[in-house]
Amino acid sequence: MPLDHFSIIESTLREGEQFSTATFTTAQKLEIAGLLDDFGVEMIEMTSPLASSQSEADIRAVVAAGLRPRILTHVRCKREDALRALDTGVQGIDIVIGTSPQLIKNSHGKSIPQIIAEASEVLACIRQQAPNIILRFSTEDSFRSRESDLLRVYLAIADLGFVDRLGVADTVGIATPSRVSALVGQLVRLTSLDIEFHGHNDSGCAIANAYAALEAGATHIDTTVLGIGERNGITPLGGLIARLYTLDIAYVCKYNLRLLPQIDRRVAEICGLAIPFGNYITGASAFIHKAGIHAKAVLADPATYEAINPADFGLTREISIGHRLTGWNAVRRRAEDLGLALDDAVVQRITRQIKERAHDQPLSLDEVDALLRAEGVA
Ligand code: HCA
Ligand code: CU
Repeated sequence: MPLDHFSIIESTLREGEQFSTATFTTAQKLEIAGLLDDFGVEMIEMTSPLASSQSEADIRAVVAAGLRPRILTHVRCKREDALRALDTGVQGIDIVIGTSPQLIKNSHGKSIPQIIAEASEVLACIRQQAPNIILRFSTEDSFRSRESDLLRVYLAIADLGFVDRLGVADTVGIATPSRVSALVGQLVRLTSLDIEFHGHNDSGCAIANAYAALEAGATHIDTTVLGIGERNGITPLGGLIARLYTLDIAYVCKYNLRLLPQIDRRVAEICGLAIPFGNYITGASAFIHKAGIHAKAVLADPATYEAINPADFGLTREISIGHRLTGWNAVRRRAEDLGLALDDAVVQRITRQIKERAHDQPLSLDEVDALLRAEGVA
């Protein structure tokens, strides 16, 4: 089952570098690659060596670091690009060419037969020079491509026997889980190759689509830290982890989950971003419980309102109490934490005070503590 042995192709150093505020120095690329290695991703994809001389030098530097993840680079379907990629010493090459009418018209101008002919030549050239390299062929903008064109291209490439993996890309973020499932399922049935899914998040389905791909038999999912990438990005690493964790923690226990907060924080810092408040797992509010009814149940058993245990990620939950939705069970727990012995009737009275005083603005924890201490006997 793919869910038991899928791989993450972490593309922060390729797709992520295409995010509006991302410009990684060589040292930062090495640091990010090192963190991703410690986290345990299986593959790291890097920007094409043709993008700039620095990009090429950075691939060499990351390859030379001898990390556990396979280092891949991502290039256009051109002989010149393939040769430059091979020269960097990467362990894998990801080839991509657009197949949608939009990309055929505005990007490369080649017909479907020309795409197949060119790809066949480029892939043969790579395979001849590097029999053991991991080779992937992907259609760009797969979900706006004609289905007949897509299948013609994929089947012709699969028949050549040169590639290990076929990639499906939702380049403009318009796919739905059912469409992803249908296309990936078709490729799984028609070929014996590994299948990769790369999904943009323009309409908010990047995680759901990645999951649909896995369910349909995909073996590889592209992610970036925090989901950074072109426009509003792709499937976020932490979001994919959250999706799989909540189905079965066994799917993600191969990764060093406690490193996720540090990875999100560091990439946010490098890109000059704040981690969004609602971010999967690492958003500031991800483990804050507020309403009295929730707080009471969480104090009895956190799993009542938590599908994810923050401790698995080295994080802690917070029960917010200084507001007008508060409840006396949460206030009593705070008094106990402060070592104060208070009768229930007193805690209930203090709770009413908190609710009244917090009508316009919440009380700080210090203010709540002061109310409790004024009544309590330590
Ligand atoms: C790009 C487009 C791409 C490629 C994806 C892939 C996309 O920036 O080159 O090669 O799997 O979204 O289609 O990122
Ligand atoms: Cu992309």
